[in-house]
Amino acid sequence: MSPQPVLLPRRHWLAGSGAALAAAALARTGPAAAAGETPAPGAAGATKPLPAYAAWKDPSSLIVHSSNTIETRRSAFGTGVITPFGQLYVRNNLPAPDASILAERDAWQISIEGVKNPRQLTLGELKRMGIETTAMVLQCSGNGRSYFPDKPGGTPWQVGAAGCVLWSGVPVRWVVDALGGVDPGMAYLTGTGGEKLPDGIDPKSVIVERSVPASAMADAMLAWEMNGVPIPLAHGGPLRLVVPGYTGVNSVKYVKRLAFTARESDARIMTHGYRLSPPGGKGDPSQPSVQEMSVKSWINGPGTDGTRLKAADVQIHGVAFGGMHAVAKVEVSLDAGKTWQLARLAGPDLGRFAWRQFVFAARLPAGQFTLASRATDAVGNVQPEQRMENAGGYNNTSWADHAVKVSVA
Ligand SMILES: Nc1nc2c(c(=O)[nH]1)N[C@H]1C(S)=C(S)[C@@H](COP(=O)(O)O)O[C@H]1N2
Ligand SMILES: [Mo]
Repeated sequence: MSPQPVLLPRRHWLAGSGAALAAAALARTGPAAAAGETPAPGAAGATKPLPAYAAWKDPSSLIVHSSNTIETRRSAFGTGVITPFGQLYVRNNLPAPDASILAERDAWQISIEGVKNPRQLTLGELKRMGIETTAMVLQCSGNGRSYFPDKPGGTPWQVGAAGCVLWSGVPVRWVVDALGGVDPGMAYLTGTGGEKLPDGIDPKSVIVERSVPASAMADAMLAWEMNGVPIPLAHGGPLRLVVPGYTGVNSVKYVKRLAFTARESDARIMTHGYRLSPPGGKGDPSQPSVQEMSVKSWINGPGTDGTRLKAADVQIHGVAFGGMHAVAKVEVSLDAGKTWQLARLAGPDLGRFAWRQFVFAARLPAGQFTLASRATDAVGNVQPEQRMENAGGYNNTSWADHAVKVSVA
């Protein structure tokens, strides 16, 4: 039996038919209902049943777009820093591998190439090379895509294709040092996913293989634990490459090859996928690749878009992160960005790749409010008002797009 993460087992304690109804009600309204807020009709979003490989997740916290695309509801994000497993989003470009790959985790093999002494290492061997833990925002490049007015193709993520996760594993640079260092002339760090590829098609057209600048090695890790337990299959167990500061696609799950390469991968997901192409265009290798994340924040409560609140003192809260840099400050606006006030950063600072929780105490009288948040990173980059238009709907950091309208009675 493969170990499963510990989580809120709603599905299990709500056994029986009355309980099933209660579960359905929870699934429709989400945790906001418990806080005495009235979500807007339809605000919860359409959702499908959880796929088998993620059946242990908490359905009331999630919007299941498809069996390969599952996001956290905005109303479900709590105010602890770390995103619980039951809520964390899932994105698979290929069907998840068979759970049998977790049967003997330590026997999982990875090929390390582009170093002086290239070799296959087992996960058991990696575990003897060192242990480090890092907190990191994992965010899909297309998070916030649903706010692009021209509705680009791809999953219509709202805010929930993101989470903050603790990874434990061995830093890539320690493995590289043990194997004699990077070969000269290698400009990229290329990770290859271990999914079984469908027969009869060009493997390069579907394989998940991504290259990041070799400099990302400074922070990258080969991870086998996530939030303190062995990485579940849904999130890339038994072994995952994690690249802090970069968008989620670069953190390759079930990683079977880690190569220092002279050129970027020629897999389609690298050459044509995740490129910043002009609206209406198609991705190609001449365009910039979606790589480093930049400064972003959003409000998670009280209430999400369309919520009706009772006039009261409220604690407006949300998350902010800087991508490659720490968050320096977050401002909150109660008037759609006309005026801004400084929010307080709350909770522990888990390093520059983690997100911070921000809190702003306000008294909201009766009326309509557009609540917005705007983060600034440690080198002075300010979250922009407008998104950068692109065909794929990537990198949406617009504070205006992420504002929430609440009505207070
Ligand atoms: N092997 C492999 N790695 C992968 C993917 C994949 O489909 N296969 N999807 C990527 C994408 S697009 C994202 S956003 C993240 C999602 O990670 P999660 O499912 O653990 O949330 O994994 C990335 N790594
Ligand atoms: Mo993604």
